[in-house]
Amino acid sequence: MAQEARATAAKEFDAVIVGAGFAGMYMLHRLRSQGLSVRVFEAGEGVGGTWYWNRYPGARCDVESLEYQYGFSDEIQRGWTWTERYAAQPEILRYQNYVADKLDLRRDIQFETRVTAAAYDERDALWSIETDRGDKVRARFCIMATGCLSAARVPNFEGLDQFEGDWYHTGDWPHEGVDFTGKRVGVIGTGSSGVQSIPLIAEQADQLYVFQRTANFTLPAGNRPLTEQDVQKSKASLLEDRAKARTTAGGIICFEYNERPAEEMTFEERERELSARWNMGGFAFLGSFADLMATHEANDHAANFARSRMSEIIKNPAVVDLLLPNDHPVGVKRLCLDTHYLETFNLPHVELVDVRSAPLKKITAKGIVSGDKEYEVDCIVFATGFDAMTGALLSIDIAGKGGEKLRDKWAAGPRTYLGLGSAGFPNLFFITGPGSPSVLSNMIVSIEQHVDWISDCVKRLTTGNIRSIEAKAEAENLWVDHVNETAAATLYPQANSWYMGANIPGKPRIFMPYAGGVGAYGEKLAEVANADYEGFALGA
Ligand code: NA7
Repeated sequence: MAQEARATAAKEFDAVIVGAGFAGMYMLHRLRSQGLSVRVFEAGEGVGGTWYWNRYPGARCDVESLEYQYGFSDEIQRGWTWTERYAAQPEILRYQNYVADKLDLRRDIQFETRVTAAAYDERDALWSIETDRGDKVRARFCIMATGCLSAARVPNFEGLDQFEGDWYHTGDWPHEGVDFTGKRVGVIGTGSSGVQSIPLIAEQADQLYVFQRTANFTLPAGNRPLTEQDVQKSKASLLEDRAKARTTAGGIICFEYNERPAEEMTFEERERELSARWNMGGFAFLGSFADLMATHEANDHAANFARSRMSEIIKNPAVVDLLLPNDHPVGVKRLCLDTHYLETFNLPHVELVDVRSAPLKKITAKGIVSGDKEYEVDCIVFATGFDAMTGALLSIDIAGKGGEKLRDKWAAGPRTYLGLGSAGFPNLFFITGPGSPSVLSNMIVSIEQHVDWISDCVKRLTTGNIRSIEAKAEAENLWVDHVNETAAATLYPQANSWYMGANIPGKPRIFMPYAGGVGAYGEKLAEVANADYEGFALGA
């Protein structure tokens, strides 16, 4: 059936959901199971969100696949078999399509449609939502499943429009793929997307220039095919494992955090712990000491260890110092998992360009100018990241009570109660919004935690004949203070990271996610719901 026909047939829904990634898909399922009418708007041609757009070579989840899957349905998890420790983007997207088929989700999703505006009508307690396809619909609830890393950002380089070659952003990669064979390629950015794509681009390209502004800590990924035994063990216990994951700090159980702080350990004990976790691969390293993210002494030990292991891989003496991060504590910027990344710089056709000492000045018709040198390239890959956590939300013109714009309210940084709602914007929910653990956790666990909470809340309202729910300003202020205090007790604010909004010129510097951990946060969510949504005002 034509999507447009459906859009015009029904102008009013119980709920509108923006986005059909992991969050929007599960939210749709939960609300529909309550018998509500729901419309999802999705900009892509298919489901998947992050995994629909990020198709760059090497795109892979760095949370283990057995944990990076839905945990709400035994039938769904039993019907799917992961093949690698860390799933690659095509496998994750196939999984999402499998879930969409299984739950028959697509019939309520309008694809290729971007929501442009949402305005709250106080008299009727309804949201009016507009799209770039001319839809105008109304809904009691408006739920933003817009993702934390979905607004891809190409920095404003002078001269990009003059460039005669092809350019790409990792977060908006051509579906047909890109063949770099025989090409001179420039990659700008060495965050996770750069670290994952650079080794594969180097395999094809004739010449590869990597433009690095900040060296990042990389940990060995240790990817491998999953065995039949791994898979069967996970299938047997997934639901229990997931319940346990919800009580942990990061929403994962594949490793445990050491409960001992470094100060109580001898030098040898610390080294043993770091070494075991380094060899395990993945983020286990971060759990080496209880105070790793809290004190410089503990962090310095781990950082020195990581630098020493990283330097063993880099054979080219000209770049070793440049590739070793030394301007921020380990873990305070998103750690990257390495599969042949550092080794790539041992190849003769790969050159590391330090744009910290020779800033990127402009793009020319032929290439990239760093300092006084022009690097001629046929293609540019921007692995320059996203307007994280708030970018996608604020790209929508959201107006709450009295016409107040969310953009204005958040001009000095996002303000939410629990990361779920914002005062002045009734019946508007954010899934994994700023002020919740979100990007510091296994996103799927945090998504399910929010979706479950929101659907219970919606049920309470619809069955109780309550028209609206709105965060109270005083509860929001206390929560924002708590989020800031929690971050201030860690080393997180000590780096120019996208967690802080520092990658976007002019964006307020505020630590956006909640660093208190998924478990503690989940207890707070339950407490609030059990106290009939304490801190929220319920309107008849
Ligand atoms: P990230 O982690 O934000 O990385 C972006 C990279 O691009 C990073 O190295 C930046 O350097 C660099 N960058 C950004 N703007 C510029 C300019 N103007 N000049 C030079 N270099 C620049 O994005 P990713 O896509 O790699 O990863 C995002 C998340 O996806 C990741 O954390 C995982 O959660 C999955 P900087 O460090 O800012 O100096």
